[in-house]
Amino acid sequence: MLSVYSDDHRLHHGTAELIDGKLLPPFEKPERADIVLARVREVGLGEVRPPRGFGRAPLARVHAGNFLTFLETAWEAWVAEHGAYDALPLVWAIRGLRSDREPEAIDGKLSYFSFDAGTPITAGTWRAVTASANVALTGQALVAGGERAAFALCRPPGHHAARDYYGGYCFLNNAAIAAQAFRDGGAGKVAVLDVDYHHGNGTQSIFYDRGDVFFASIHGDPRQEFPYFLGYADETGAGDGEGCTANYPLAWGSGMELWSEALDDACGKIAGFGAEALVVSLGVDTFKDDPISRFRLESGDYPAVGARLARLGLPTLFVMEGGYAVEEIGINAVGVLQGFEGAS
Ligand code: SP5
Ligand code: ZN
Repeated sequence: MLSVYSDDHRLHHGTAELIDGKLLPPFEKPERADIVLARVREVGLGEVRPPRGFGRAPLARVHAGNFLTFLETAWEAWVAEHGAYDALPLVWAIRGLRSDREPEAIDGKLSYFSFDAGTPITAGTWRAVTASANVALTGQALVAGGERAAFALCRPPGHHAARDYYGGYCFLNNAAIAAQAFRDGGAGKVAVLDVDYHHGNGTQSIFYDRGDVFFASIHGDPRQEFPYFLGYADETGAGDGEGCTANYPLAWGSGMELWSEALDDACGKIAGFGAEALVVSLGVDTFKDDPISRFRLESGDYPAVGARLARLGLPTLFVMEGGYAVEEIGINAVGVLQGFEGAS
């Protein structure tokens, strides 16, 4: 399997995220991608290629123009106001507040375009997130061009980012951008399967009212787990998209037995939908030793996940999402890919 990777991910490296009441060094850090890349090479998964540039157009197919402009200019405006510290929001427009107006001040803009305080914007964030999107788009082009599968080693991740907000370590929704690129390249129907521990709220919201992109997610129950406000089982799509969203919220402590039942069900729905291409939001924060998550998958479970996905028989793009047990992130993520190849 070909992989796509860019060193530019390093340009995004926060000093701190707000978590558990503390400002801690970010869990979403550059070593994550380094270790996955090292594992790709160690097992000889296949050639590793750099991304091509795709410009702003494919980003604008999924994200709002004012949101992209904000991300591109936020750091400069923040430094002018506060100096060269990580940019974090402090307030949000919840019930009854005017969530429909973009403020002028940079602090207000951060609040308007974000949903958490765990996602710092730094000097190189825009360059890193556009490189990450280009990694996904390059992988998509390989699969659209006839590769059975490809691995987009994206960092920063993307699945929490919606049409016009960022959060959960995510800025641009790499998987959604790639899924839209499949559609724009001629695929009639596309499926996105999100196996990250956290609900893919951004991806779900982008495609929620569309009948051409199926979205399924297996994740920590929002009653217990971040991002808390989306990912319930009764969210099944709206309008043309009714029946095209499937959520599998699982309780803290869930292991492979429950998890793989959900995977089977999701795969059945994707097969029934008639997708012509599959995008997998590949997070491995389902791992038992993940420092911020509470599922119990083991390293030996990941190849079976890949093998199950291969049985769908679809052209498949894997897009890297979360996973914070840095020592095992390579073994676990590449384990999925090896399982896929072994069963293809
Ligand atoms: C892409 C991705 O996996 N984003 C995840 C963002 C998670 N943000 C923080 C969640 C905090 C949940 N509580 C953690 C408790 C650890 N002691
Ligand atoms: Zn996650």
